[in-house]
Amino acid sequence: MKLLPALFSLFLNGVSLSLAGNLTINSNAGLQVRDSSGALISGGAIRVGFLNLESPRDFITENASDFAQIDAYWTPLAEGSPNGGTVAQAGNTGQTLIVNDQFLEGDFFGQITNVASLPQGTKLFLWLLNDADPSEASEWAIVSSSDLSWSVPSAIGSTTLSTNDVDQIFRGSRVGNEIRLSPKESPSGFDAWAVASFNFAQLADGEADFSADPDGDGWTNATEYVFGTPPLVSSTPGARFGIEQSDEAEFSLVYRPLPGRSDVQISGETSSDLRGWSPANASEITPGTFAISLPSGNGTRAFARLKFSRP
Ligand SMILES: [Ca+2]
Repeated sequence: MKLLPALFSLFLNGVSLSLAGNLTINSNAGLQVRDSSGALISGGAIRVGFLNLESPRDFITENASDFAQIDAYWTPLAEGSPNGGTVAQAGNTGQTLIVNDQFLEGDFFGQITNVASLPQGTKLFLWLLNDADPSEASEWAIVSSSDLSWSVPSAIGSTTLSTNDVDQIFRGSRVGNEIRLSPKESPSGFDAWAVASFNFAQLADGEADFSADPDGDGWTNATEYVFGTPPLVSSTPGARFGIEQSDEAEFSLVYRPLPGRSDVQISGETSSDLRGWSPANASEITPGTFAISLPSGNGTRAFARLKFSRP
Protein backbone atom coordinates (compact mmCIF):
# COMPACT_ATOMS: atom_id res chain seq x y z
CA MET A 1 0.00 0.00 0.00
CA LYS A 2 2.93 2.33 0.44
CA LEU A 3 3.64 2.21 -3.29
CA LEU A 4 0.90 4.65 -4.04
CA PRO A 5 2.51 7.79 -2.58
CA ALA A 6 5.76 6.88 -4.33
CA LEU A 7 4.05 6.58 -7.70
CA PHE A 8 2.22 9.84 -7.10
CA SER A 9 5.49 11.52 -6.33
CA LEU A 10 7.03 10.17 -9.53
CA PHE A 11 4.12 11.50 -11.48
CA LEU A 12 4.56 14.97 -9.99
CA ASN A 13 8.21 14.89 -10.83
CA GLY A 14 7.35 14.01 -14.38
CA VAL A 15 5.05 17.00 -14.62
CA SER A 16 7.63 19.37 -13.26
CA LEU A 17 10.24 18.03 -15.67
CA SER A 18 8.01 18.94 -18.59
CA LEU A 19 8.92 22.57 -17.91
CA ALA A 20 12.59 21.97 -18.24
CA GLY A 21 13.66 20.28 -21.42
CA ASN A 22 17.27 21.09 -22.24
CA LEU A 23 18.79 22.43 -25.39
CA THR A 24 22.46 22.64 -26.32
CA ILE A 25 23.75 24.73 -29.19
CA ASN A 26 27.13 23.69 -30.44
CA SER A 27 29.36 24.24 -33.43
CA ASN A 28 32.15 21.94 -32.30
CA ALA A 29 33.08 19.61 -35.15
CA GLY A 30 30.46 21.39 -37.24
CA LEU A 31 30.28 24.39 -39.51
CA GLN A 32 32.05 27.48 -38.22
CA VAL A 33 30.64 30.97 -38.55
CA ARG A 34 32.35 33.82 -40.33
CA ASP A 35 31.33 37.15 -41.76
CA SER A 36 30.52 37.63 -45.43
CA SER A 37 34.15 38.19 -46.33
CA GLY A 38 35.32 35.08 -44.49
CA ALA A 39 36.83 36.97 -41.56
CA LEU A 40 36.36 36.00 -37.94
CA ILE A 41 33.67 37.98 -36.15
CA SER A 42 34.62 40.14 -33.22
CA GLY A 43 31.17 40.19 -31.67
CA GLY A 44 27.74 38.88 -32.35
CA ALA A 45 24.67 37.06 -31.15
CA ILE A 46 23.11 33.67 -31.62
CA ARG A 47 19.37 33.49 -31.44
CA VAL A 48 17.59 30.17 -31.15
CA GLY A 49 13.94 30.10 -31.98
CA PHE A 50 11.00 29.44 -34.19
CA LEU A 51 9.57 31.22 -37.23
CA ASN A 52 5.82 31.43 -36.97
CA LEU A 53 5.22 30.80 -40.67
CA GLU A 54 4.14 27.89 -42.79
CA SER A 55 6.72 28.67 -45.45
CA PRO A 56 9.66 30.34 -43.76
CA ARG A 57 11.91 29.73 -46.74
CA ASP A 58 10.13 32.16 -49.06
CA PHE A 59 9.58 34.68 -46.31
CA ILE A 60 13.21 34.72 -45.26
CA THR A 61 14.44 34.88 -48.83
CA GLU A 62 12.25 37.82 -49.70
CA ASN A 63 12.60 39.72 -46.46
CA ALA A 64 16.06 38.65 -45.51
CA SER A 65 17.44 42.16 -45.25
CA ASP A 66 14.86 43.56 -42.87
CA PHE A 67 15.50 42.69 -39.25
CA ALA A 68 12.16 44.02 -38.01
CA GLN A 69 10.17 41.93 -40.46
CA ILE A 70 11.84 38.68 -39.61
CA ASP A 71 11.84 39.56 -35.94
CA ALA A 72 8.09 40.09 -36.01
CA TYR A 73 7.66 36.40 -36.77
CA TRP A 74 10.48 35.19 -34.60
CA THR A 75 9.71 33.49 -31.31
CA PRO A 76 13.00 33.28 -29.47
CA LEU A 77 14.00 30.80 -26.85
CA ALA A 78 15.70 32.03 -23.73
CA GLU A 79 15.23 35.71 -24.38
CA GLY A 80 13.35 38.11 -22.21
CA SER A 81 12.00 35.69 -19.65
CA PRO A 82 13.56 35.50 -16.19
CA ASN A 83 15.66 32.37 -15.86
CA GLY A 84 14.43 31.34 -19.27
CA GLY A 85 17.85 30.45 -20.47
CA THR A 86 21.35 30.03 -19.27
CA VAL A 87 24.50 30.07 -21.26
CA ALA A 88 27.28 27.81 -20.30
CA GLN A 89 30.25 29.84 -21.43
CA ALA A 90 31.80 32.88 -19.83
CA GLY A 91 31.17 36.15 -21.58
CA ASN A 92 27.49 35.59 -22.16
CA THR A 93 24.69 37.51 -20.56
CA GLY A 94 21.94 35.88 -18.60
CA GLN A 95 18.77 35.86 -20.64
CA THR A 96 19.89 36.36 -24.19
CA LEU A 97 22.19 34.03 -25.96
CA ILE A 98 25.09 36.27 -26.84
CA VAL A 99 28.15 34.87 -28.48
CA ASN A 100 30.95 33.83 -26.25
CA ASP A 101 34.65 34.19 -26.82
CA GLN A 102 34.69 31.01 -28.84
CA PHE A 103 32.78 32.77 -31.55
CA LEU A 104 36.01 34.61 -32.23
CA GLU A 105 37.33 31.37 -33.62
CA GLY A 106 34.11 30.82 -35.48
CA ASP A 107 32.65 28.45 -32.89
CA PHE A 108 30.00 28.76 -30.25
CA PHE A 109 28.48 26.76 -27.45
CA GLY A 110 25.49 27.46 -25.25
CA GLN A 111 22.69 25.83 -23.32
CA ILE A 112 19.08 26.62 -22.59
CA THR A 113 17.53 24.84 -19.66
CA ASN A 114 13.91 25.86 -20.15
CA VAL A 115 12.35 25.37 -23.54
CA ALA A 116 8.79 25.18 -22.32
CA SER A 117 7.73 28.30 -24.21
CA LEU A 118 7.30 26.38 -27.45
CA PRO A 119 5.33 23.24 -28.22
CA GLN A 120 7.32 20.05 -28.26
CA GLY A 121 8.45 19.18 -31.77
CA THR A 122 8.50 22.77 -33.05
CA LYS A 123 11.15 23.17 -35.73
CA LEU A 124 14.02 25.32 -34.55
CA PHE A 125 16.26 27.79 -36.35
CA LEU A 126 19.52 29.49 -35.51
CA TRP A 127 19.78 33.17 -36.34
CA LEU A 128 23.45 34.14 -36.32
CA LEU A 129 24.24 37.85 -36.21
CA ASN A 130 27.39 39.92 -36.20
CA ASP A 131 26.36 42.28 -33.39
CA ALA A 132 25.66 41.55 -29.74
CA ASP A 133 22.56 43.70 -30.14
CA PRO A 134 20.66 41.73 -32.80
CA SER A 135 18.75 44.76 -34.05
CA GLU A 136 22.05 46.50 -34.79
CA ALA A 137 23.54 43.66 -36.81
CA SER A 138 24.68 44.43 -40.34
CA GLU A 139 25.11 40.80 -41.37
CA TRP A 140 23.33 37.61 -40.46
CA ALA A 141 22.52 34.05 -41.40
CA ILE A 142 19.43 31.96 -40.68
CA VAL A 143 19.98 28.24 -40.70
CA SER A 144 18.22 25.06 -39.74
CA SER A 145 18.38 21.35 -40.37
CA SER A 146 16.12 18.87 -42.09
CA ASP A 147 17.08 16.54 -39.24
CA LEU A 148 14.00 16.11 -37.10
CA SER A 149 16.14 16.43 -34.01
CA TRP A 150 16.18 20.19 -34.63
CA SER A 151 13.02 20.66 -32.67
CA VAL A 152 11.88 21.49 -29.17
CA PRO A 153 12.79 18.48 -27.02
CA SER A 154 10.32 16.31 -25.21
CA ALA A 155 9.38 16.92 -21.62
CA ILE A 156 12.32 15.21 -20.06
CA GLY A 157 14.56 15.22 -23.11
CA SER A 158 17.57 17.12 -24.22
CA THR A 159 18.48 18.16 -27.73
CA THR A 160 21.71 19.31 -29.30
CA LEU A 161 21.61 21.69 -32.22
CA SER A 162 24.96 21.05 -33.87
CA THR A 163 26.01 23.05 -36.89
CA ASN A 164 27.24 19.70 -38.15
CA ASP A 165 23.59 19.02 -39.04
CA VAL A 166 22.96 22.32 -40.83
CA ASP A 167 21.73 21.61 -44.34
CA GLN A 168 19.20 24.41 -44.69
CA ILE A 169 20.69 27.87 -45.07
CA PHE A 170 17.86 30.32 -45.64
CA ARG A 171 20.04 33.38 -45.32
CA GLY A 172 23.80 33.39 -45.61
CA SER A 173 25.83 30.91 -47.56
CA ARG A 174 27.99 27.88 -47.09
CA VAL A 175 31.62 28.14 -48.11
CA GLY A 176 33.62 25.00 -47.45
CA ASN A 177 33.18 24.17 -43.80
CA GLU A 178 31.83 27.58 -42.86
CA ILE A 179 28.55 29.41 -42.64
CA ARG A 180 29.07 32.89 -44.04
CA LEU A 181 26.80 35.68 -42.89
CA SER A 182 25.18 37.79 -45.61
CA PRO A 183 25.21 41.58 -45.53
CA LYS A 184 21.98 43.28 -44.75
CA GLU A 185 20.76 45.17 -47.78
CA SER A 186 18.21 47.88 -47.66
CA PRO A 187 15.36 47.23 -50.02
CA SER A 188 14.98 49.76 -52.81
CA GLY A 189 12.55 50.55 -55.56
CA PHE A 190 9.44 48.38 -55.67
CA ASP A 191 10.63 46.28 -52.73
CA ALA A 192 11.00 49.34 -50.52
CA TRP A 193 7.54 50.52 -51.54
CA ALA A 194 6.10 47.09 -50.75
CA VAL A 195 7.70 47.06 -47.33
CA ALA A 196 6.29 50.52 -46.63
CA SER A 197 2.83 49.71 -47.99
CA PHE A 198 2.04 46.31 -46.51
CA ASN A 199 2.15 44.73 -43.10
CA PHE A 200 4.08 41.61 -42.23
CA ALA A 201 1.25 39.17 -42.85
CA GLN A 202 0.48 40.70 -46.23
CA LEU A 203 4.12 40.54 -47.26
CA ALA A 204 4.29 36.92 -46.21
CA ASP A 205 1.16 35.73 -48.01
CA GLY A 206 1.82 37.29 -51.40
CA GLU A 207 -0.45 40.33 -51.28
CA ALA A 208 2.56 42.55 -51.87
CA ASP A 209 3.71 40.70 -54.97
CA PHE A 210 4.47 42.68 -58.11
CA SER A 211 1.49 41.39 -60.08
CA ALA A 212 -0.95 41.00 -57.17
CA ASP A 213 -4.04 43.18 -56.84
CA PRO A 214 -5.05 42.88 -53.19
CA ASP A 215 -7.60 45.72 -53.29
CA GLY A 216 -9.24 44.25 -56.38
CA ASP A 217 -9.38 47.54 -58.27
CA GLY A 218 -7.92 46.06 -61.44
CA TRP A 219 -4.59 47.79 -60.97
CA THR A 220 -1.70 45.53 -60.03
CA ASN A 221 0.74 46.50 -57.34
CA ALA A 222 3.20 47.29 -60.15
CA THR A 223 0.89 49.97 -61.52
CA GLU A 224 -0.02 51.24 -58.06
CA TYR A 225 3.69 51.67 -57.42
CA VAL A 226 4.40 53.39 -60.75
CA PHE A 227 1.42 55.74 -60.49
CA GLY A 228 1.50 56.35 -56.76
CA THR A 229 -1.92 55.01 -55.87
CA PRO A 230 -2.70 53.20 -52.60
CA PRO A 231 -2.47 49.41 -53.13
CA LEU A 232 -5.00 48.60 -50.43
CA VAL A 233 -7.66 51.15 -51.35
CA SER A 234 -9.54 50.86 -54.63
CA SER A 235 -8.45 53.80 -56.74
CA THR A 236 -7.41 54.93 -60.24
CA PRO A 237 -4.23 56.66 -61.37
CA GLY A 238 -6.23 59.76 -62.32
CA ALA A 239 -4.18 62.22 -64.33
CA ARG A 240 -1.24 59.86 -64.48
CA PHE A 241 -2.88 57.51 -66.96
CA GLY A 242 -5.46 58.01 -69.68
CA ILE A 243 -6.41 58.62 -73.29
CA GLU A 244 -5.77 62.13 -74.53
CA GLN A 245 -6.65 63.78 -77.80
CA SER A 246 -3.67 65.43 -79.41
CA ASP A 247 -5.33 66.43 -82.67
CA GLU A 248 -8.75 66.18 -84.25
CA ALA A 249 -8.39 62.50 -85.06
CA GLU A 250 -5.25 61.71 -83.10
CA PHE A 251 -5.48 59.97 -79.76
CA SER A 252 -2.75 58.76 -77.50
CA LEU A 253 -2.41 56.72 -74.39
CA VAL A 254 -0.59 59.10 -72.07
CA TYR A 255 1.05 58.11 -68.82
CA ARG A 256 3.10 59.89 -66.22
CA PRO A 257 5.01 57.61 -63.82
CA LEU A 258 5.98 58.98 -60.47
CA PRO A 259 9.59 60.18 -60.44
CA GLY A 260 12.04 57.54 -59.23
CA ARG A 261 10.13 54.54 -60.54
CA SER A 262 12.77 53.57 -63.08
CA ASP A 263 13.22 50.07 -61.62
CA VAL A 264 10.00 49.12 -63.41
CA GLN A 265 10.13 48.82 -67.20
CA ILE A 266 7.04 49.97 -69.04
CA SER A 267 6.36 48.88 -72.59
CA GLY A 268 3.40 49.69 -74.79
CA GLU A 269 1.30 47.71 -77.24
CA THR A 270 -1.57 48.66 -79.53
CA SER A 271 -4.34 46.67 -81.13
CA SER A 272 -7.36 47.20 -83.35
CA ASP A 273 -9.29 44.15 -82.20
CA LEU A 274 -8.01 43.26 -78.70
CA ARG A 275 -6.62 40.04 -80.17
CA GLY A 276 -3.50 40.91 -82.07
CA TRP A 277 -1.15 43.26 -80.26
CA SER A 278 1.82 45.09 -81.73
CA PRO A 279 4.66 46.71 -79.84
CA ALA A 280 4.34 50.47 -79.75
CA ASN A 281 7.09 52.82 -78.74
CA ALA A 282 6.30 55.55 -76.29
CA SER A 283 7.61 59.04 -76.90
CA GLU A 284 8.39 61.42 -74.07
CA ILE A 285 6.27 64.38 -75.10
CA THR A 286 7.21 66.52 -72.10
CA PRO A 287 9.66 65.63 -69.31
CA GLY A 288 8.17 62.70 -67.43
CA THR A 289 5.13 62.36 -69.67
CA PHE A 290 4.98 59.56 -72.23
CA ALA A 291 2.54 58.97 -75.07
CA ILE A 292 1.72 56.03 -77.27
CA SER A 293 -0.09 56.99 -80.46
CA LEU A 294 -3.20 54.99 -81.18
CA PRO A 295 -3.86 53.75 -84.72
CA SER A 296 -5.96 56.39 -86.45
CA GLY A 297 -8.44 56.47 -89.27
CA ASN A 298 -12.12 56.95 -89.82
CA GLY A 299 -14.17 54.37 -87.95
CA THR A 300 -11.08 52.66 -86.60
CA ARG A 301 -11.26 51.10 -83.21
CA ALA A 302 -8.01 51.32 -81.34
CA PHE A 303 -6.71 49.98 -78.09
CA ALA A 304 -3.48 50.44 -76.21
CA ARG A 305 -2.06 48.80 -73.14
CA LEU A 306 1.01 48.98 -70.97
CA LYS A 307 3.09 46.12 -69.65
CA PHE A 308 5.04 46.42 -66.45
CA SER A 309 8.07 44.31 -65.74
CA ARG A 310 11.14 44.22 -63.59
CA PRO A 311 14.53 43.58 -65.22
CA1 LIG B 1 -4.77 47.24 -56.92
